[in-house]
Amino acid sequence: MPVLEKLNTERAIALEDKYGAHNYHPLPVVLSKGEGVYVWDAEGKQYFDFLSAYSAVNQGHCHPKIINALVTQAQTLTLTSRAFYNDRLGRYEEFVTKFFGFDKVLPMNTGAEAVETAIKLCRKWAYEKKGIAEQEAQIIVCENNFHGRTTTIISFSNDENARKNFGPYTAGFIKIPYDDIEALETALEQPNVAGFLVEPIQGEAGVYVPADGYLTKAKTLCESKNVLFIADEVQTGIARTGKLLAVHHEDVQPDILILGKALSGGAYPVSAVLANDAIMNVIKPGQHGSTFGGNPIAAAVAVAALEVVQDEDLAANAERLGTIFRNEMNAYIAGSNIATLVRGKGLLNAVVINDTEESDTAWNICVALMENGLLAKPTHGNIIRFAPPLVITEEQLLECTNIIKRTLKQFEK
Ligand code: IF1
Repeated sequence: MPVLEKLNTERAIALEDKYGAHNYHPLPVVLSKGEGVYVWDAEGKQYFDFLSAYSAVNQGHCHPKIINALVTQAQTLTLTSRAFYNDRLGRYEEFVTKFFGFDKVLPMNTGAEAVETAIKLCRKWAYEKKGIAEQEAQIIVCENNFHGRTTTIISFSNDENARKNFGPYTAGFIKIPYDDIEALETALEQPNVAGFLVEPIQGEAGVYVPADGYLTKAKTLCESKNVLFIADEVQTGIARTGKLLAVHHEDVQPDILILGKALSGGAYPVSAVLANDAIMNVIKPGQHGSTFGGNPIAAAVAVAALEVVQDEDLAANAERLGTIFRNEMNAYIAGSNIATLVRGKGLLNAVVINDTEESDTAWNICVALMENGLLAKPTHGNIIRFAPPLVITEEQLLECTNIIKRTLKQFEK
């Protein structure tokens, strides 16, 4: 069968079921086109995308400026490896380090690779700069974290589904409750602590926004103990929460910043680790890297993706429309038996459904939303994440809150 032959929904699902690993349980919709806030399925039905590929498509599907950068570079030079220089990487490195205010960037491809890179960088800094005994470095992480799916990362996950039967696990991590400053203070008293790895908002856990001041106090405590504050902004970064970075809601500058997803606007796998020279310079030639890390396409696409964020002031749009979203949902929740609360920042929000984690109510609501022309997916059990592309207009957002309210009404008890 010619690869590009148009498939209908049933056929496409059957092929994936037969020939693909069953590592996902997608909503029963087969997408074939995306543009801005819209996606279309194999039969041509239009939907609002309220997941944005888990905040990778902040700039909207197939943004012309980003696609143009992708296509132009793809027709010129795709990959050199880092055995040689290329004429795109240096320009990108200057652009992205100035964009976020760091001395250097280590370019990678996926978010998990960037998290792994940050862990290696933190450990190496601890041994060579802080003087922790080799093999003894400890990194503090939070309960209910999500930082990716590599063996080391799931070693410090407490999600049994993500870690069961993938052992033996990587050592060197201390788990503490999220949004608990006292627990962090106690953990920092332990010997050999090198870093604190934290999501400024816990996305997968259900869009948990920490108390005001948590990030500031955490950074201050880390500084007092010469421990690196490592912010995983793979999901919360790139304007998603109403600021360029979620840590900017508290004016915190991390020691190590981890980016991914919307760093490319969803057009290409691009991730990055940023730090200042005192940390980044512990990495010497041959000590870390990847075949595709910093390739010319990634470099060209990331510059375009960040320019779109700046030129279209996506953070301000996310801030303003996120407030409208939460106001609309709170008004509905006031009289609802099925929705109990809405939480989030900017256009990273979640609605908690009045049912158990084990129930399929949230899933059924998402299927009904799909039938009503809006795509969203539950995070854990009874929590539905709502995260549209940041290019959404107020008119489109209000159309979507009406779809959500109309759909929730179908489930009122
Ligand atoms: C899947 C979740 C979200 C992330 C943070 C690192 C990574 C992610 C804060 C790793 C990735 C993705 C993974 C994707 C679905 C999605 C996800 F549901 F898995 F947990 F967003 F919440 N740090 N999150 O959110 O980045 O290696 O994937 O590029 O695994 O299905 P990655």
